[in-house]
Amino acid sequence: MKITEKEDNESGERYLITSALPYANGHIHLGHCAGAYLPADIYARFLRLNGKPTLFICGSDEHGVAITIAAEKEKVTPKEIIDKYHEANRRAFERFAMSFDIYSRTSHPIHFETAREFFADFLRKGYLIEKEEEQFYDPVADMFLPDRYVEGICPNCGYGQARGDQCDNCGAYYNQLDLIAPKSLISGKTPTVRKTTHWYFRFDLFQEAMEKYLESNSNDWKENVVQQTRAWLRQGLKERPITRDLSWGIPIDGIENLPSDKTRGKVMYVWFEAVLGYISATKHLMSILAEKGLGKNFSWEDWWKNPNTRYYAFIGKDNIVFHTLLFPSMLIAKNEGFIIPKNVPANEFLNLEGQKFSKSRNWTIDLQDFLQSFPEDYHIDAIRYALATNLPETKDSDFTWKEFKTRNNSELAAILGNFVNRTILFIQKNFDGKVPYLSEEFENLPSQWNRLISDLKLNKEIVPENYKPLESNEIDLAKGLVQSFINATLNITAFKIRDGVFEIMNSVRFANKYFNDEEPWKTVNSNPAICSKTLFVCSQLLYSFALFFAPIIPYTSRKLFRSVGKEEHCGDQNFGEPSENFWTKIFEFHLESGTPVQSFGILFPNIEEKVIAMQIQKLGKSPDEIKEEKRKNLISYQQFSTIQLRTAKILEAEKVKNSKKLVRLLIDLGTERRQIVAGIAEHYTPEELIGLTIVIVANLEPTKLMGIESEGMLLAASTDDGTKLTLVTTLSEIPPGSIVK
Ligand code: B3M
Ligand code: ZN
Repeated sequence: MKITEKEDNESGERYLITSALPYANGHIHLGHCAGAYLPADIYARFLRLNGKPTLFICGSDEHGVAITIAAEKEKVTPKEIIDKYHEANRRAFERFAMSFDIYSRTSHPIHFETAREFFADFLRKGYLIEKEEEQFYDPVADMFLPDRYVEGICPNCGYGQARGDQCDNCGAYYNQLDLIAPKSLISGKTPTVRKTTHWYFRFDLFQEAMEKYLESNSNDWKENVVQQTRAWLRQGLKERPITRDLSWGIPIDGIENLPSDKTRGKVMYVWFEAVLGYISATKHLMSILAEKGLGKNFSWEDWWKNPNTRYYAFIGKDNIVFHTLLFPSMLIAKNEGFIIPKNVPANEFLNLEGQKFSKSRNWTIDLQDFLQSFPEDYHIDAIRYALATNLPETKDSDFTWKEFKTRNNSELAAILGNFVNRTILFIQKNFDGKVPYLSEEFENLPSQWNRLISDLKLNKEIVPENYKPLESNEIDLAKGLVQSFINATLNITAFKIRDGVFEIMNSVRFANKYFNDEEPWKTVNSNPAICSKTLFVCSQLLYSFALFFAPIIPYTSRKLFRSVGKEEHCGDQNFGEPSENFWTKIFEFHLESGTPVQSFGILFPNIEEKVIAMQIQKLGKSPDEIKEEKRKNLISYQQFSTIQLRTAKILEAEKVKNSKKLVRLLIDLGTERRQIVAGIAEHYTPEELIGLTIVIVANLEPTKLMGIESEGMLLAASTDDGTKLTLVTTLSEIPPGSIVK
């Protein structure tokens, strides 16, 4: 992306972003998110904020053995599986603010039509050849065993649980008969071998085209993507069977020019059609838009057959060659001017507390699980941020709950939340909740600031005197902001999203430094004109940060826009419409003096240790085990009823000598008076306490605190770290001694 708007001339370019279509056979977990979804979403939002026409396409992959095996496990039909998980994943993605323009599915009729058309076309052109081949067969289950239905030893690396089509360990992709010591996943027996007819894609014909494609892009592509693709090309592309003996998938029955006696019970290989899902999802989107009269009357071909389209396919590392070799070969084979991926930013894997995500071992965090414990918008932003700062871009990375807490508490809250909070509070307290008016000497500060920002972006030499009335603090601030802005923009453009996010947070550090250096809490009395200027500058940054953070934490960004009453620009889905370029103007001043500034409460409440500890405890345990543990900690009604809670009125209160925390209280319990000692002196003065009706445990054994007898314990709510405490009191008047139950 460009740094300044002027460079940004109209070239008609547009952007197509796809994320790997997840199998609708289970819930999406945080590892998936960090792999192919969050980075793509950040990128898509970033493009839209840069004014680029952008489509972001995703959907469920609903065919193949991944689905049928899941159905067998859950003892339901494949259709029930896909309906359940498609909907669950669609919703979870929506909640996680993935700005897909569409979340389609490969069971959609448009997709069937598209895939069958490609198949028929390839058959006509001689890119598909019919072959009789031997295939593993399970005589007990009376079925062929495609792909994941057999397991064995990888012929390439010796991994013991290699699948029939691909090894999860080394990524090799081989003919299933090469599998060593194969076993049927259905019966557990060694399969027999039987003859069957399949259609093979002439992948070999694209060797040269793919070599050229790789070499012309290898400078921009990630190392891992180039390596894997090159390794495949070195081995030579081979004909690949693209049909399977399976009852679930896109049938090839009835496709023109196929011998009908051989097609029964055969479907397309899932990878052959799934990659076409990106195209059919785009068609699906356009049909919806046309129906609703939305969008700009684009056709799907405006995206897929347009030389001005830049296509980026975001995926995880196990999907690389399908996107860098198979899909491009198919698009070229179709010979209709299809564009092919300009980049395939594949991420490595995210681990969880040092181990691989694993559903079967319950070592996972599904988006659904996360939402159950962390349901608020700010939680979602916090996890988006924590993942974004830890994306497995160049190597596997590790998600830990502890880091999640640190990112929330020490960065989102302590840096961003702090700046927003102190600015808004200061404005509310001292400037009637409005962007301050500038005194005469600072009248042309906004125009000077904007000039400075633009000069910094052009890398001009800065002579501070030329920017009066800006002082050195403002100049330092502007330099910091522009540096963060340039670095963030360059990094994100180059798919180094993690570094980009770091730069974005860095910009707030400069803002906090400015606030500290200006010391407005002093100038508010000593030099009100300066104080107004300081807060004028800080309030402008509320808007800037709303924009700058929008790709990462869109929920918070929305709050910030609302806090200054501005239209929200978070790079949300807009069906490919071009828009104004907001990104290059982020650090210009946009707010008029007098604009009301509202608070939306604490942006990122502290995440406490015990909350995280609970999450860690859940790992590796089944839902039943977790339930059982909770049950163990329950107390009976009988046990509860032995505790006597009563209201009490505080008659006297005084601090205990030589103690910071203790207060001695004399309380009225209706039938008697008692003395209790409580550790609340840091939170209440004695005067505040007298007259309050509180709740105490009335049947607690007396004890001595610093030598003073205490006959009971009062109830108070406090945060884990004890920084906040509030007494439990009654809502309305009630006689002392009343029972609380
Ligand atoms: N469903 C594989 C996966 O979820 C596959 C991706 C398809 S992308 C067209 O890992
Ligand atoms: Zn292997």
